Amino acid sequence: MPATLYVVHGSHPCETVKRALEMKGLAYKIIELPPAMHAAVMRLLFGERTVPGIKLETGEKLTGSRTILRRLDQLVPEPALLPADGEARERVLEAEAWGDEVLQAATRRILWPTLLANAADAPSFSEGAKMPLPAPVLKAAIPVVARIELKLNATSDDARAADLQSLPGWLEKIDGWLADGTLGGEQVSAADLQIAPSLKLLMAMEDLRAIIGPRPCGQWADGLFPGSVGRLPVGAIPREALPVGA
Ligand SMILES: N[C@@H](CCC(=O)N[C@@H](CS)C(=O)NCC(=O)O)C(=O)O
Repeated sequence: MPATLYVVHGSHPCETVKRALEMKGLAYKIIELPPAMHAAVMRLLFGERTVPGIKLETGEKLTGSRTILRRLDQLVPEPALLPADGEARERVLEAEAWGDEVLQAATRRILWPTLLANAADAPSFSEGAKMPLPAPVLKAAIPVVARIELKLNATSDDARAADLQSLPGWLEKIDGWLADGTLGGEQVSAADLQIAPSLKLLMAMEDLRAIIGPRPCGQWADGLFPGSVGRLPVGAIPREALPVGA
């Protein structure tokens, strides 16, 4: 029995785990859960409400992208997702934790209010889904789903504005890690897999692609994860919410 990965289509930590499974050469099947409803299903199946979740061949059930990547490294050591050298390993673990706790969560807080305000463009985020909903159903569902997600992610227009003011500093940090080799090394690491998908999802908003895309981190993320899910045109984020000078 191959592993079974539970995802929401387009979810950035799910992309992290998918790529790790592919790098390890592990066969897996995907169960796509509908956004917002997924939290209840995950709670029932895994006792935790977030995707990604995985049922491994061993019978283990795990959630949390970092937890899953640690276990994959134990099960299939090569290619290793963490450097062997102690100091380099610590730096990668620190960047990975920051990517999970800060950037990944902020990406959700920025995206959901933007999707709610731009519901007409939101169906682009379900393109490529395994079970696409018919357009009229999708149109009716998006505002409902987005409102639930605002609650799940404790976000709002104000929370988005605060995150967007932090964005330039975060991009500096990521570019710094790329410059010193913590990210973007010869061997793709757990930190690379954690941070690049968040940048990709942020860049699905064209207002943010204009800020992130030309930077080293934007080009790196596009190179590592060339596909994309969704597109919200320029103007989807009000100008006054964008970082000063953007
Ligand atoms: N940081 C964790 C959690 C991931 C997470 O929050 N996933 C979102 C989708 S991108 C989710 O399932 N949210 C549902 C909820 O918060 O109830 C990880 O990397 O696995």
